[in-house]
Amino acid sequence: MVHAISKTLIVKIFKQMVRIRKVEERIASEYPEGKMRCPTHLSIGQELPAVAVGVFSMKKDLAVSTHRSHAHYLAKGGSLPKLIAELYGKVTGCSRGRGGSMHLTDLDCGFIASTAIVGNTIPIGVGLGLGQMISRNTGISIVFLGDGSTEEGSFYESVNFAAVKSLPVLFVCENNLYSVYSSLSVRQPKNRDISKLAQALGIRSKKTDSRDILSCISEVKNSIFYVRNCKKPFLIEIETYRWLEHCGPNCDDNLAYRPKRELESWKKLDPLSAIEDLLLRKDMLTKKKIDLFKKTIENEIDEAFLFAESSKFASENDGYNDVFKI
Ligand SMILES: Cc1ncc(C[n+]2csc(CCOP(=O)(O)OP(=O)(O)O)c2C)c(N)n1
Ligand SMILES: [Mg+2]
Repeated sequence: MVHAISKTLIVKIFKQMVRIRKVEERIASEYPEGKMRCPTHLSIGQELPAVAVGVFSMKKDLAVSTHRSHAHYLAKGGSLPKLIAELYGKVTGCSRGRGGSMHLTDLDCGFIASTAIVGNTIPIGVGLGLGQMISRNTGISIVFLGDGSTEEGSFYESVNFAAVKSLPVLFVCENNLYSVYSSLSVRQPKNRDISKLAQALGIRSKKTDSRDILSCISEVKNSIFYVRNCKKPFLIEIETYRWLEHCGPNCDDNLAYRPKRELESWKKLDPLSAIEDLLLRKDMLTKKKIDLFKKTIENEIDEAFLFAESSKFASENDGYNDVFKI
């Protein structure tokens, strides 16, 4: 199958994936210092869905996300220093240090909200799509969700509403096979296909696998194109896998809730390494250029952490701002 993805675009996707991987590796290594006091869900291994959606999205598009939102935020054009400062609880953070890792908000890049309650942002994203339609904006709404949130009532109500009103909403279901320690096999009936579930609710959908990198990228491209041009909802289900524990910077293989061979096989087919191999094999980038790029990213990350560390905490009075007062 031929995938019409340009060289420039593959290089762009690769660079963004490297950046996000390195940011999260640094968060993981700094976390034990105890200066980031918020629970932190990392997406290491899951970078491709976020980045593929990010490169085809536009500034005018609005996005909502879940508890595992760093990759989504950065891929949507979020600010790295503001992300790290948010994790440090500093006033320079994107949510002014009030939210932490799970509550990222940044209107500058159209990243409206991520929240800790599973399924909570799905109806918000549909509401944003309704808003885009009513105000005749040409932007779309992007709703990142996990496989676990398809077990929430809000998912069904939201997809139904988006279908009935024909809203420009892209549901991006990152199916990493687990909700905390529970695999899909103990949570959903055997052979259920989340993408087909969406069809049963009345919207078009597609399932793709992040290990099949080019196919995954082109399916994401097609789905965004469909929502933008046909002004209709669409669900793309992307198979992916998180490498670390559900919440926190460590591995949790010792808990044995996932077969060892499963994790090993996903690591072996890491989409990021696969893209790097492709770029080298096709002479799209040299090893030297890749190493140089990685060094630049390390410097950018150093600066973001310095910014966060040197920023101030909010004043006590700031706690009374932006809250509902009678
Ligand atoms: C309504 C609700 N139920 C349970 C939880 C606890 N919880 C937090 S994250 C999570 C897993 C969700 O799994 P999924 O949607 O697949 O996202 P993933 O963590 O795999 O990215 C659960 C059950 C919660 N935060 N909110
Ligand atoms: Mg999951």
